[in-house]
Amino acid sequence: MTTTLTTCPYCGVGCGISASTTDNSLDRQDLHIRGDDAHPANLGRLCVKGSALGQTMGTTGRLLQPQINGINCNWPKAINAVAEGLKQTIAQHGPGAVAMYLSGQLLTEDYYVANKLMKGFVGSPHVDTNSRLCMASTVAGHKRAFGADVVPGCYDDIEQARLFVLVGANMAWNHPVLFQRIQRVLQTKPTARLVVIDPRRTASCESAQLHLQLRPGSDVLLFNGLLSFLAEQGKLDHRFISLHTEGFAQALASAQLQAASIAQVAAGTDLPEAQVTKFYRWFADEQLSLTLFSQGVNQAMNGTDKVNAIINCHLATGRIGKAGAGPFSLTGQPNAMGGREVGGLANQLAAHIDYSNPAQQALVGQFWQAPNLAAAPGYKAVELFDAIERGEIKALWVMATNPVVSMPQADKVKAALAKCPLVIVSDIYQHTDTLDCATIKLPALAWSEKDGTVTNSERRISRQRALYSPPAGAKADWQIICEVANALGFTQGFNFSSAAEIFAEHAALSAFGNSAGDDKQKRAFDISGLAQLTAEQYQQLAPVQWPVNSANPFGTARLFSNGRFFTATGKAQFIAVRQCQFVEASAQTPLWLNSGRLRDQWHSMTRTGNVPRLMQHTPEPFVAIHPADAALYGIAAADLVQLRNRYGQLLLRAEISTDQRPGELFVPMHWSAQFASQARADVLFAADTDPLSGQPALKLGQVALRRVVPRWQALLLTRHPLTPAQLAVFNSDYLARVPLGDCQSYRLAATSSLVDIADLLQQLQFTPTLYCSDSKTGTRFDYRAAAVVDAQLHWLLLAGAEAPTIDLAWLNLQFSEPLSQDARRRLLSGTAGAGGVIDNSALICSCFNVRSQLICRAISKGADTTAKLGQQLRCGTNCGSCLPELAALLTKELAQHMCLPKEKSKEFSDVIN
Ligand SMILES: Nc1nc2c(c(=O)[nH]1)N[C@H]1C(S)=C(S)[C@@H](COP(=O)(O)OP(=O)(O)OC[C@H]3O[C@@H](n4cnc5c(=O)[nH]c(N)nc54)[C@H](O)[C@@H]3O)O[C@H]1N2
Ligand SMILES: Nc1nc2c(c(=O)[nH]1)N[C@H]1C(S)=C(S)[C@@H](COP(=O)(O)OP(=O)(O)OC[C@H]3O[C@@H](n4cnc5c(=O)[nH]c(N)nc54)[C@H](O)[C@@H]3O)O[C@H]1N2
Ligand code: SF4
Ligand SMILES: [Mo]
Repeated sequence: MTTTLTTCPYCGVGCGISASTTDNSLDRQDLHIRGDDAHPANLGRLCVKGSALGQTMGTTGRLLQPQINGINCNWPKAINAVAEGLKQTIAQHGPGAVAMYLSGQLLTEDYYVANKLMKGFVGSPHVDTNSRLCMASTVAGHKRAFGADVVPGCYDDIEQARLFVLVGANMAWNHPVLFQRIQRVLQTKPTARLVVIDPRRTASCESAQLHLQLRPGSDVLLFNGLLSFLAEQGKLDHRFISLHTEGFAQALASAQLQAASIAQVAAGTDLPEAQVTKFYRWFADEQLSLTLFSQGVNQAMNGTDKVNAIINCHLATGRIGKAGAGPFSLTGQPNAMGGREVGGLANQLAAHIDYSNPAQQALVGQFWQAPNLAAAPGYKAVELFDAIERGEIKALWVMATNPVVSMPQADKVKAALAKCPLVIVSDIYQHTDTLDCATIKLPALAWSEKDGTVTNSERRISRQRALYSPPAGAKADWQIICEVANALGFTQGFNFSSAAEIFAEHAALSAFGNSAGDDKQKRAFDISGLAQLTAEQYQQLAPVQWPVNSANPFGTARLFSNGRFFTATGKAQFIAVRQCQFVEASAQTPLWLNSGRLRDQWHSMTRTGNVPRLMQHTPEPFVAIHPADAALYGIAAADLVQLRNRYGQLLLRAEISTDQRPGELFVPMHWSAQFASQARADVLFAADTDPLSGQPALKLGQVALRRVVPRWQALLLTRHPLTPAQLAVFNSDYLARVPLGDCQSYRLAATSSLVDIADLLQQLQFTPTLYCSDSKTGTRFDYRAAAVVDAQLHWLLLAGAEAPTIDLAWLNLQFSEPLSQDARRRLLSGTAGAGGVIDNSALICSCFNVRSQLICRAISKGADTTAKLGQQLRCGTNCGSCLPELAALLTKELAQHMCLPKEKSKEFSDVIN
């Protein structure tokens, strides 16, 4: 058994993992994953995604050979094709016709060489990254306020803080291990409080003392109101303001213009005055306050202003650079921070140097000995895809991101790629929506095979180490880039033979011309202390927070404790911000559309979507609708509904809930064409961006809603996945695929009438051996068929006017073992399941496979705490990711029991017994 310490490849918490394997086999069935007890980010804990990593391993579905125009080829041919394609494009149209679109999921070393190749050698500034959709507003806000893009605090501030303000961040699901640290403080410190600021009720609200369900986009008004309140109540830190900041008077005046009184704020934010007052008082009175924010802040037309409105309140109270206090931007991806360090954004050059300072820019050219240093900022993501659509950019290399799913106006992005003469995509899987648009496909090494570093939300650099020798056919991203660079003739700057060598160069660049002597030139990102690491030391590198230099050889937990910032004057800048005007919804698209993440899925689901137990939490794409809107549009739970606007349309199941405000809808961002036919949320979002950061407003779309009544619905289970051509036979409007472990499940529905089923099965070359067709009258249609060969179930089809109900877990089991006579009989009865019970309710605890139906039953029988539920059912006792949902179920169920009249209550418990 070998044990390796590495880092989780999902969220920006950056948890340390201890991974043990017995052998090096490619199918990787033996991987044992645990939290690394010694890693400062998680101290042994992992969330549900991290603990399910073992199930994402293996070679199934992997891209393991390069392809040119869909035809397999060897590596030399592929590298040559990439280099020739780029050369020709540059020769004919100049370097500005080639671009790269990178990702916060690349390792720092991959990112560094990609950026160096394009900005230093090819000479194109058009390198941007999916961090533009994620962190750009924070980067811009940090630079305005601090003169550099730095997160001031560290995770240890959590244990010191007593007031947590979560703004546009659902940490319970998206930064679960950090959220557990917050929960522990709330449980053990009587004065500790959590305030959640989010237009939607999320799992994070379950632990909150106050939820401000504000009008979407009104955060600047709320925080400007807070600044006014702090001034009015005499809660300012005048000493800090005068010694360490500039621009306070203007910022306060700007805040007071719109938000001088609580009443003004309450009216603009749609919040009760009492709630606003409560939040303001709590903030005013608690020195130890941490404001943690994420996409509800960044992904907005005024995202940068939101960031600065928050920072202003911390500067005004001197709550920065101190233990337990500060504004804290939560990064999303495992290396969102690392990408910012290497300069992966189009408006940066490298190593925290941008295009605004010619002397610093020259340093980069000198250090790289760059023949073609980019001179001015390149296109930001939205502009980049527009330039592709215009035909200005003719060659694009996409790495570790899936823009056909994750960019706004995603259909336009897809069309732009279809027009682009050369689309190179490096990915780890054979099929993603973006790979399906590629001319050249390059197989990259995946987590557990690759080796390098990532930086988490608290600036901590950790090693991702390989656990397995790489599968034949795939290469590390940095290696692919270096081979292309060599083929382009740039042999000098790219003759690296390991990630360690690249890291050392990256560290050396951070030190170049960055001496402490000249404060004005001092750059925040300085890891000179790591520039001399030997290969062995790099291999052993323990997690460390930058800056790491002679002044801080063991890293730096907190910045700005000395009150000095990276601006020209060394003082932090207040930014005078104003709440922008609220747009009215149009008559054609009267509903607001919010989007975000689910607990068990990662982005476009290329990894998590194939893990059956992660898929069971929310198996189908949905739109959450407030009951008032549902009534208005005549929509019931599980109905199919269409969302539509000028950019595109979706067809989803309706989920009715009071979590979002009336007039507002919520869709998960995750589904791609690989899992559903019309569920890519981003086809509906306009590519409107924040003017300062270029970050798209992915939280506030506008749509029309209507119920769709299907003529037929079907459930198809097959032993093997069907090809798109096979699925097209059904001519369905709605299709959602759920991998179940031993079979694939497809839910289908259409508004056109179902063609002859016998004919359809014939086209699929499916021969039924069990068969049952009920009356076929009018639109009512009931059809059941299955194929059982040698007691093995091969497929099952149920079709009718309603969505067929059958226990999926039970069915999945039938694919894994010989079919019993009883099972054979029950297969077509529609009531099949363990003891005839159907339980397709949401899988709440993925670790122990506990569904909500079972949990509700236990609650009705007296389990009235999460601890009791854990004792009885084990739910919530492993990773703890489901605890907020267990608490929510408890609250809901207990309230329901208490409200029900006695007889009703008995009836209810009889039913669930
Ligand atoms: N499970 C899981 N975890 C993840 C990821 C994942 O895919 N799955 N992705 C990772 C990545 S890359 C990122 S960037 C992070 C994102 O982490 P979060 O930012 O927490 O994620 P979201 O769910 O996109 O959005 C957060 C909240 O913003 C709210 N919001 C919308 N509009 C507004 C507004 O105007 N004001 C305020 N105050 N709030 C608003 C939404 O209702 C939503 O609840 O998660 C990371 N962690
Ligand atoms: N509507 C809406 N849209 C959003 C958001 C939202 O909240 N709402 N959030 C935005 C945000 S914050 C983000 S970060 C983006 C995320 O969106 P994307 O970056 O597009 O999503 P992923 O699915 O993470 O894409 C990563 C791709 O890299 C591949 N991959 C994994 N490991 C490797 C590797 O080692 N090397 C290579 N070459 N490839 C690899 C995966 O298979 C996958 O295809 O989505 C953005 N889009
Ligand atoms: S919180 Fe979960 S997804 Fe995020 S790094 Fe930790 S284990 Fe991975
Ligand atoms: Mo992100």
